[in-house]
Amino acid sequence: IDAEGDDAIRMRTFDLAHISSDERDALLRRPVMNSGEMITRVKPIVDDVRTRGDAALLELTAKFDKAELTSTVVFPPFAADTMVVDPEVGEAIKIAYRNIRKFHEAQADRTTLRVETMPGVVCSRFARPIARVGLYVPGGTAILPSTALMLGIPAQVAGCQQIVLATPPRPDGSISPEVMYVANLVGASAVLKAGGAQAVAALAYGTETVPKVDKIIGPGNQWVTAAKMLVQNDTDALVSIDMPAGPSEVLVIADYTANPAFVAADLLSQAEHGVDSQVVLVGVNLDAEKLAEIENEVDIQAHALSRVDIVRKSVSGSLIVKCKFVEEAIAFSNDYAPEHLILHLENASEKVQFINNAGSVFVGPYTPESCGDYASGTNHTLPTNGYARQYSGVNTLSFQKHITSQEITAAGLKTLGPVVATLADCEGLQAHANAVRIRLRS
Ligand code: HSO
Ligand code: ZN
Repeated sequence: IDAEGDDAIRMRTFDLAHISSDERDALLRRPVMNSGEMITRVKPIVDDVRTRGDAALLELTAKFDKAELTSTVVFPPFAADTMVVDPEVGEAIKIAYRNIRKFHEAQADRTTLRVETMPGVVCSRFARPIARVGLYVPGGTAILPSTALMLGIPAQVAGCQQIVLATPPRPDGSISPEVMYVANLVGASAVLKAGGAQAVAALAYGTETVPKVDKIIGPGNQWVTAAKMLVQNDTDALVSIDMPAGPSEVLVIADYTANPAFVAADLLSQAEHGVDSQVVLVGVNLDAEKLAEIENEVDIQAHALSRVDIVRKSVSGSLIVKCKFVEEAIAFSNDYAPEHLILHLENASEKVQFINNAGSVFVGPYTPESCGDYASGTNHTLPTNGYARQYSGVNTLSFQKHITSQEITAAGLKTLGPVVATLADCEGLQAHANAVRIRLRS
């Protein structure tokens, strides 16, 4: 219940024309994550799983997920009764699978790049799958078969030999049948019934039953993220990660052409993920009436949602930023670097060329983020927290790595060799120079 005595669900409003650059900077900031402190907190959990393996994993799963298990890993063929889904859901998953697969298949690097840098000097580059990957599918307040699709499909398309899907079990010890259905579709080689830092540790080091992986990919809460960051820095684990993850985000840019109900629905679709979801509306020269319509729609639509309590919290932490010109709005968005960017703008598709930092862009009135979240083809595991400045979302290349190769002919070495010998002499590395000169002399 707010100051006016009602329980309206409202965002806070700022005007770029009336705030200082420090205040603008403050709007761009996400809630502090304090990853250093989180890493200290997950370390005992990670160490426990590393040293005591399955016994620790079972105890931690009982403690955190309230599930008493006797074994944590399921291997295929998965029991049919663990994968029973509503036929309509099964059909929807299959269509989503097809679209996501189509888009991720097109991303796979199956070519060999070959460049003759000098006559007789040929440099090449080719891709290989990362052999063993761990996919983290979060549990929490929603089941996420869509995340299993988003991680499993590129792994499958890339040709990873081992795909271990980890997800926290429900208190009865089972995994949601929809997630199991997808695990089966993407050809998972094991399903690990564990979540949190303990699951990440099991994937990084392996246990008696959990296969060790080479890379851990997928979103998660701050425990999962901290554990991923920790194991990535342990040379004993020899494991890499996709990217650090933070709470989900959307930034919507809207001008006079925007449909207030669509804008509100888009904001709320992200706001319902969690109380810490970041939702930003940047209004371009919106008149007071249009803005009020959007705010009213947010309030009305929010109250009709089953997750109204989550939305109430995330929306009250969210922003409306007013500005005069579309260029200002895009500059703000580029500085914010949102996970999702939705353009409710006149000639929206012409504006995409000016977007420099965003995880994924949704263009025009009929492109809700939900389509990308589930089924259009793009991936929904995207950089948050401003990491869209330097990271791409999960894609097929996240599951491939590149090897370079070269082959030099005798004639090629005649031209290149003296250059290399000179540079080796300059660095005082005589054996390097010798490896060239011994051949030139022969
Ligand atoms: N919007 C989320 C992905 C998701 N949405 C899963 C629905 N299910 C990523 O930020
Ligand atoms: Zn979503």
